[in-house]
Amino acid sequence: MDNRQIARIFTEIADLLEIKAENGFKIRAYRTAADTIGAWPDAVARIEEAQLRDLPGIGKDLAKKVRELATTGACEYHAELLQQFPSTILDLLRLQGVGPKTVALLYSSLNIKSVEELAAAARAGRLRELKGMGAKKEAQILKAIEEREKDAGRHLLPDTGALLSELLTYLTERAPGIDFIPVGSFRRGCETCGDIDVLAVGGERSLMDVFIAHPKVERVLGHGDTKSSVLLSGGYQADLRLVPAESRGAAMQYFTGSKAHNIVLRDRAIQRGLKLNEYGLFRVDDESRVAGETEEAIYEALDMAWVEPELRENRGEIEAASERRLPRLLTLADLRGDLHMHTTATDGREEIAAMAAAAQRLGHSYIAITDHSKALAMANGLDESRALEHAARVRSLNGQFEGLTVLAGIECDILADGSLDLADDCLAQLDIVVVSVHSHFSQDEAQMTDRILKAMSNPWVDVLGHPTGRLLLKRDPYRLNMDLITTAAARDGVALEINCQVDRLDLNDSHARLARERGARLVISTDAHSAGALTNQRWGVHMARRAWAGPGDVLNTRTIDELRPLLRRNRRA
Ligand code: DGT
Ligand code: CA
Ligand code: CA
Ligand code: ZN
Repeated sequence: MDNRQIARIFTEIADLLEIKAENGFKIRAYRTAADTIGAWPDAVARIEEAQLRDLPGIGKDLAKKVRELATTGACEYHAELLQQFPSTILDLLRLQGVGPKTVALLYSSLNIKSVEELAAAARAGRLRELKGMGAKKEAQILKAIEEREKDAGRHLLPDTGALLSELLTYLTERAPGIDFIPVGSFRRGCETCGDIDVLAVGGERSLMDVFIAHPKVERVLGHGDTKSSVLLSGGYQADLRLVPAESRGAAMQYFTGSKAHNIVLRDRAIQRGLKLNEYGLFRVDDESRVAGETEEAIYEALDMAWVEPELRENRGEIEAASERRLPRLLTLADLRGDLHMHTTATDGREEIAAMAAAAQRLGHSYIAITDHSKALAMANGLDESRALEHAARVRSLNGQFEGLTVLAGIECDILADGSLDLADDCLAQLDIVVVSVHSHFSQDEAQMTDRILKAMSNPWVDVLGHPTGRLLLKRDPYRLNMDLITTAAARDGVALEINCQVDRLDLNDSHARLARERGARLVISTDAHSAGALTNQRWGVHMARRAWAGPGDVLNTRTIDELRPLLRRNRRA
């Protein structure tokens, strides 16, 4: 079991205990343990019980449960709790604005056990009668349900990646000579994936039996000679297809998609007297093979340059590829630093030095520590004097980590009226200022746009953090006129963040592309709350690539000496 899976089980235990209205200390203990384990850099399943107890927040009982999960793959206590409720009850918790207390109330008073039952009760107006509910809360719940219906069956890109690598390890161990290639929306770097698509080049039929025997398979949906589909625990569907070596490129091309890109390619083939399918590219007249072993040869035969998977959405890449003017896309290796992260001063889990050490190990040449400002009281946000004290501590680390510059910054809240949470003379004394919205999400478009424009007009502001506030599969973006925001960003030199928290990826691809086309700079930052999360930059790189961004479009590809003069505070004459 990996850390993520163990953390998820502890979180479920905490949720179930909270639904049962059990002791608050016990609930918090499980949540803390889940946080610690989820962010731990090494696999906790491989740590002995005595050492486990040295981990923050892990006592004797929790260490035993980790060992139980590591050795048996399950936890008896978790199973007992699950038995006390219908399994669908945990789905309710994934709705925005529905916490364990609400679930407990819904279950005890109306016997609501699933999202369907909740939707029916909300539509019938039965929720507003409940204590502490009201018509407004009822409408919010209904809206959350409707938002989730459109995401049904989709999964976050990083979650898909984690499960995919588990699957690939399993397959590769059992069929060592075979090439397994992930395709579909995952290969295109889409922010969410509907299912997992894998090709096996040159594999034998027996591979299908191996595939459907994976320990996570809950149901076999199809089991054929060249294609099998399974349903994995966690609600993932995965497809495995066997492909002969001569069709490797054709299958990769076809199953990577997107459908829209493929349709145009097929038409291009027809115009040239050719036929394109998942087996290869063939001449129509004598059915002879023109290409198929590599994607490059297929695109070449269609008079195009090979197209990076992230661009295959029929958003102009076909024209650009045939005119040989595709951009050189950003890669993870182009990034030299990370400009948004938190520490124990607010809601981060690690000290400044631990974050710096981890950044140095990743090869970064600079980071900015950007803890929260005071409006985020829940996160123990900093007021002016704490912010400046913290900045002094941050700066004192310079010189201690060879090759790493540590910038003292802040993630300053944008208040409801667009003013900033900290005074200008405080912001002026920091090295970099990120501003973000963390409250009043339901303002209308004009209000929200004015609010953010006003914040961006403050001359000490360098970056707009997670610009649209969305939480993938959970909360829609707030209403915002992106046209005005990107124009202002380009004009004033405020960089727009692609936030790499796995459930944000905010800006999304099309907004990031708009920003880039307007001439606004992007910044790809992790917003890490633990050292482990600093590796999440790779997911933001996918968003940037889908936005056609190259190294020149991104602020944190610059060296520290190039970066400093680009910050607004340093640019004033
Ligand atoms: P997803 O799974 O919803 O995140 O998105 P995809 O793009 O992975 O879609 P999926 O799994 O249905 O199919 C994988 C690729 O296979 C898709 O991007 C293009 C190709 N494909 C599937 N069905 C068709 C089809 O009917 N026509 C064409 N031209 N291509 C198809
Ligand atoms: Ca797919
Ligand atoms: Ca599929
Ligand atoms: Zn934030």
